[in-house]
Amino acid sequence: MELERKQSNDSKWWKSAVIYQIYPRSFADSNGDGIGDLKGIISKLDYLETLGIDAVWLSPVCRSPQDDNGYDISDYQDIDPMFGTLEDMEELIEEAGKRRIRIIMDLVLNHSSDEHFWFLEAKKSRENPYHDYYVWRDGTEGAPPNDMRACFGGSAWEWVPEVQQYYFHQFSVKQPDLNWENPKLRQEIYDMINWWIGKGVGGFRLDVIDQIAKEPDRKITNNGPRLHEFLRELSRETFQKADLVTVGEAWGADTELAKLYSNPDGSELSMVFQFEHICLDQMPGKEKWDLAPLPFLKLKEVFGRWQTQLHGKGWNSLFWNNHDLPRIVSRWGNDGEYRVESAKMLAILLHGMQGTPYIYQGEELGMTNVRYEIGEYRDIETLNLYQERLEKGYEKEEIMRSIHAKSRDNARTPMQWNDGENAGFTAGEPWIRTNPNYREINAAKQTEDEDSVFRCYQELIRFRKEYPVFAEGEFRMLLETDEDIFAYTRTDGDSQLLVICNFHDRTVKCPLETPEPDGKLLIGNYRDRAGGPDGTLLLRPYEARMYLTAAPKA
Ligand code: TEU
Ligand code: CA
Repeated sequence: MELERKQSNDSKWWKSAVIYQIYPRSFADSNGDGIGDLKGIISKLDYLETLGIDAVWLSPVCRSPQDDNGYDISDYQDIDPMFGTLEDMEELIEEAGKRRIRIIMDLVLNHSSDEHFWFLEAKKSRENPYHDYYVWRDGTEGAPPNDMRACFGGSAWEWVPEVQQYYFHQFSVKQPDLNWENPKLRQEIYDMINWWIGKGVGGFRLDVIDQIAKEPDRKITNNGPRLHEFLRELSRETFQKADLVTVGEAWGADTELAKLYSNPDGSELSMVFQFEHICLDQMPGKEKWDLAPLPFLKLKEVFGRWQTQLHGKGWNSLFWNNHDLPRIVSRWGNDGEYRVESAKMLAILLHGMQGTPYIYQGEELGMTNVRYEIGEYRDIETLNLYQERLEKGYEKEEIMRSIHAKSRDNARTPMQWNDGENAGFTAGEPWIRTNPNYREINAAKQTEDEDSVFRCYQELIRFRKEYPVFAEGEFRMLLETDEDIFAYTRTDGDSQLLVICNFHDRTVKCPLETPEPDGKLLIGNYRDRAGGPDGTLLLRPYEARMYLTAAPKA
């Protein structure tokens, strides 16, 4: 039975697709309450069709008290009124489908909200049928089972007097962890997912999916012993029933685990978000707030390893940004003098690789971080960090340097549509201040400009469909030890992609032969070619060039 239902991942639509992430709260507000909503997204589907993306990953829009901006779900089968109704969701799925755009739901299966019916029941008594949907431990008030900490600060254990027990929460106290050891809970989850598949969704993003097999008594949070057993059951009972894309968020993934998650036989998921490159600019063994310069050679080593080790054995996601990360042009590009050049360079560098690229809302415009006062931040993680580090005696300036660099709110300021009030995001007061640079950086200014960051992304998305080498080509890193240039080839049969990027703000000499004049320059971020006196290629600040040539005869 299992074999006939398993759909291999070999020739899947998402291998030449580009997926766009929308953070609904900040994308487009249709009713003037300052919060983005589903009707707002529907009104922007033509923009997304123009960009050329194939699917939209929606951060959660289900009912939620919004303690963690929707990642605390209180009803998995209803839409939160602030975003709209189930009918709006069905209209979005239908309208997107007319434009060949699939809708990917964000499933938060590691934990629910403490206002979910299951938890309201569970905490009534130890005998309640829903009690074991969560992770409880006996104890005495004031003496938690162990010293595990929650991701957003404080103990991972919360005392409930009614049952004289602690419940486990890896995130906020309002996000109690679900107990995946309980087959009844797992079946409820599968029934819910199949209900969404019946609604016509095109796939799922799985929030912190590598944490569902937690074993708190052994202080295990991710990569628990039963994780892949649960994932194979989940995949078999739900995802394999339709032609879906599934992407798991796996902060603890390495390439060997990724081969399990993205096994080409389709037994688990399509791919995962792994974060090895994302964690490079923090002090080793410390938190993301403990800033360190980006080790460029290490960045190349990490990308090279993920590209080569998953070729033919799994599938990469490709991303710089999401709703939890600072904006890449401010983080590893240059959001001042070379904002456009560096935003394009980062796009060209990533989109030439093998895997499915993800574009986070506003990345296609080169949107930047913000530098707000603490009172203008909204994110629970940022606000808790500020308090925690103040109490530990950190200087305010140092804490704000960390927050300006790494706060999740950098990604959550309103999408910048035009140079009108609040960048056209809302007619009301936005839930978080609009980035003041919206007059210069907005979609209206870019969609018709052939030199815009938007146009660069549009071209890269088109290339992925037009040239099979983007989806299939084998990756080979060049210039591994070069401190400035990130260069690689992709080879598929008789065609080869050559990508050359200067990752820094100084002009450098490129030691590579470029395939001009016979090679085709697919895209670059400078209008012309700069050459040294001996004709070698000079790469200006953040200069990127992508060539398509006939592969050299073996
Ligand atoms: O994020 C998981 C997670 O670990 C991140 O929050 C990470 O700890 C932090 O953002 C980086 O410092 C997922 C969701 O993407 C995030 O928005 C939720 O807050 C979290 O899970 C809980 O659901
Ligand atoms: Ca609204």
